[in-house]
Amino acid sequence: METFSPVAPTREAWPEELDLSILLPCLNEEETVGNCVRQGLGWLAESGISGEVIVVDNGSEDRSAEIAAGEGARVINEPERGKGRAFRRGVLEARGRIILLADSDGTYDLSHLEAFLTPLQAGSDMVIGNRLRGKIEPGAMPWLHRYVGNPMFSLLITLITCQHFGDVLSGIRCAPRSVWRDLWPDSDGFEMESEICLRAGRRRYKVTEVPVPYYARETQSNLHALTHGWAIAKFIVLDSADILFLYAALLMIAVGIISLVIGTVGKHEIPVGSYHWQPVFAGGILVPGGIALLTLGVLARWFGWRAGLAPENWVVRFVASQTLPAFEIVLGFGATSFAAGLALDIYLLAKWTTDGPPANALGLGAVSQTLVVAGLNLIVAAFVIGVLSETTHHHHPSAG
Ligand SMILES: Nc1nc2c(ncn2[C@@H]2O[C@H](COP(=O)(O)OP(=O)(O)O)[C@@H](O)[C@H]2O)c(=O)[nH]1
Ligand SMILES: [Mg+2]
Repeated sequence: METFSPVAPTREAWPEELDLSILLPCLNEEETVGNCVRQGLGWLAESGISGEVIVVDNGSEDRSAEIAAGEGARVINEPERGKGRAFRRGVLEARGRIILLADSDGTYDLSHLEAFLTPLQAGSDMVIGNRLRGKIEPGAMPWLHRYVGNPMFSLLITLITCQHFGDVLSGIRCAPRSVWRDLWPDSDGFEMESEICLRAGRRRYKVTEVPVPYYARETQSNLHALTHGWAIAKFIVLDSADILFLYAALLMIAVGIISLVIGTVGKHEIPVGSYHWQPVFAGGILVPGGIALLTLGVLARWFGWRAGLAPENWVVRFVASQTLPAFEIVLGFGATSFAAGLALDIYLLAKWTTDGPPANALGLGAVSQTLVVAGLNLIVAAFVIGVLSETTHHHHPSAG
């Protein structure tokens, strides 16, 4: 299990007085926060569980903080805006051994929380309320979010982590403090829910989803579908560069090489309906394209690691290695590929100008071009890796 928490808070800071803290990030929710606090405290009293309701307010312009305090919540003012910041502050201040995060906009039912604790007692590390498996009140979730945004992000994170997530953007979830501490999200805004799922999946935490009802919001949401949707997509891509780029690139290169072999050694043309497909050309595109994507993947993973968004992995270890000459290795491959392509070109030219074009001149021509372009791409990749590893050896205290 990869451990990674840039700013892990110290144990002593939290007197473990209570069983459960209900943590409500709040920004201008005067219409609903009062009722959320009442529901939470009501359920704690009913269930006999020792707990508290914490409202982390981000300098709301309305009477949210006052109303929440009036209903018995512990109100914490977090000056810096952002749901992620409010969450981190709440975990630092919480006195509960278990912390349940929920929105304070009245869209979740905080008067029935047992469904979140039972799976934890049964060994789950985190419980997420799945709205898409629950009952969504008409008007509670825009069509685009319900049938495009949420399913798409959930599927993407499921594919990246190879662990099923059905509602990664859900605003209600529960876990022991130690798990939140390990999954400590770095993003400050609405990306934090996706980030937590990505890390939980990558670190093989046992995540259980329970169906929850989702009610219509009385006031305007703080979430802007396009800007926040883009921020979440960007976060997932940067955090998962290795999966999205590296493995896709390796797949492209593999398919490209197979196409080149089929196109040169095997049948030059493959009839596809009335069209005669020439695999050698697909190879000439896929191999150099794959190498370019590979370089992008290395860069994205590197910067994700340096920005603390992604844990160290084989890419970072290769680039930052003090023993393996990464620059020289990739440069060697590049120069060899380039030279081989050039040699094949010279051979073809010599043949062409003497005995005439050899039988599979087209295929061989495509192979030599692929080798030359792939070689150049690898040489560029070598310099990229060289620069990155230079910055590691000279500037990053924890690298290798
Ligand atoms: N403290 C704090 N809470 C926020 C911020 N943005 C949103 N929230 C709270 O996070 C929850 C979810 O936000 P909401 O606007 O409902 O977004 P949506 O549920 O994704 O449409 C609500 O309880 C908001 O009050 C913020 O910048 N700071
Ligand atoms: Mg909401």
